[in-house]
Amino acid sequence: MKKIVLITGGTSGIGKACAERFLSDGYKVIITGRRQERLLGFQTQFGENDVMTLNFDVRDNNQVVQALQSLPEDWKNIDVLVNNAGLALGLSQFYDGNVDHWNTMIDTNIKGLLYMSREVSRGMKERQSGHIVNIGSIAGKEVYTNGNVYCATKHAVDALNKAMRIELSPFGIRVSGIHPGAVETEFSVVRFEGDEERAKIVYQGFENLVAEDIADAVHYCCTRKPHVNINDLVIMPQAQPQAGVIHRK
Ligand code: NDP
Ligand code: 8X3
Repeated sequence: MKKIVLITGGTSGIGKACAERFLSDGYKVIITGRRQERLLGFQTQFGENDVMTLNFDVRDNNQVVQALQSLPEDWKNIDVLVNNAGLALGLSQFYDGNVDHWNTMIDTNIKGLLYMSREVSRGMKERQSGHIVNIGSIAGKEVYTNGNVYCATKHAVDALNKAMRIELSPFGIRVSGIHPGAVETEFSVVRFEGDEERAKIVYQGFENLVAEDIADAVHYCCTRKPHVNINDLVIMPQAQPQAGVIHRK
């Protein structure tokens, strides 16, 4: 029987690349996101037999619960959950911070990940197997200037990754954290609220990571022998030796 992987935030970037990577290895894939047209486009491209879509906002626990309950029986036994949906908004000193940005980052990156993990881990516990992969960030290992609240949310992901591993280990469930540096996706366009010119500058003058690099790592973690748990992978562009430092040509 094909394994089932659910990837939050499958409408672009790392999540979409993960969906493609797992599909190419014969998994059935559930992708989620708020942009329904993108979800349906992906399903049309890869077919309804192997792709299921769930259109909801991870910040709303009621939507999370309803979406997961709406899955047909043969899609309910999720083997792998990739907690990927997330974002940064703004880049400024905390004392000039935008409270709406803070709330959106905290609600998405921390609370959304918790809502998803709580629901999906219930079935995994019953079946005594499963794997949760949390997409953190180098921003969850280090802090960079003006990254304050985004860094704080990703430090929380790092802590939750460890906490989940401790609490789910007795049930045979694996938990892995993947912590990338700069990956060129829609991340910076979102961070700068649609300012594509400013977003482009982030990736100029060095070879950034691409979403497929991270999808490869996620797939690697999930395809080890069952007794092997990859706890943490920190993956950086060669030119980015630490958070906030990029050597540009
Ligand atoms: P993208 O902006 O390309 O993708 C983000 C995804 O998250 C989209 O599919 C988006 O879907 C989804 N998403 C955002 N908010 C919500 C929400 N409220 N409800 C449901 N889905 C949501 O960025 P990336 O692919 O780069 O980001 C993926 C993850 O990787 C994030 O957690 C990010 O913090 C992390 N990361 C990114 C790095 C980078 O440099 N790009 C580096 C380190 C970590 P939709 O808008 O359709 O809802
Ligand atoms: C994003 C990582 O280094 O681009 O999570 O801010 S970085």
